[in-house]
Amino acid sequence: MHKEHVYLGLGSNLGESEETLHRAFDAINNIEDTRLLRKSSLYSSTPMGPQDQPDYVNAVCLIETALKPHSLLKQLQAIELAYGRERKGERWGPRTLDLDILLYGAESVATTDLIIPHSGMSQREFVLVPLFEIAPNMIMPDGKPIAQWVANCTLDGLRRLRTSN
Ligand code: PH2
Ligand code: MG
Ligand code: MG
Repeated sequence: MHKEHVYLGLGSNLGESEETLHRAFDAINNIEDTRLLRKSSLYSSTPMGPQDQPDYVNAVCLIETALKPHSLLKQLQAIELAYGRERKGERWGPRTLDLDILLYGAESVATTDLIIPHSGMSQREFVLVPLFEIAPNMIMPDGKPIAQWVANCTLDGLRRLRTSN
């Protein structure tokens, strides 16, 4: 069975966010034909977007999966719903659990419901820093090393949580 390496971003800023992310790692590992290979520490990060919302807890993980991008998306959305995710339509609004496909092997996807590589990941310190933690030698879709992307983002408001992992 052909399997791809896929990087996922996790975020939560409602409820017991740290607990939710730990449980989300388990739920991801339990997706059919999917295995969790590596996970980052948890990080606290100030909100991007509307500022009148709680700080986020963010992390990333690497999985190996036989699922195609849209099948994987469906499984991730089911996990989001199981953790009380409500889609209220507010852009960048608060959420109990957000699971994003960041990179799917070397594939690009551009459909109305799914864009890979995840747009905006090049500027988001709460994605880049945990990604750098688990894949320090990664070459990004633009051909540059991840270290260069990390060097170009602002690290304000990002803090590694010492209790994690
Ligand atoms: N996710 C958002 C909006 N803003 N801010 C932080 N710090 N972390 C997130 O994961 C995040 C956000 C929508 O997906
Ligand atoms: Mg997101
Ligand atoms: Mg999302």
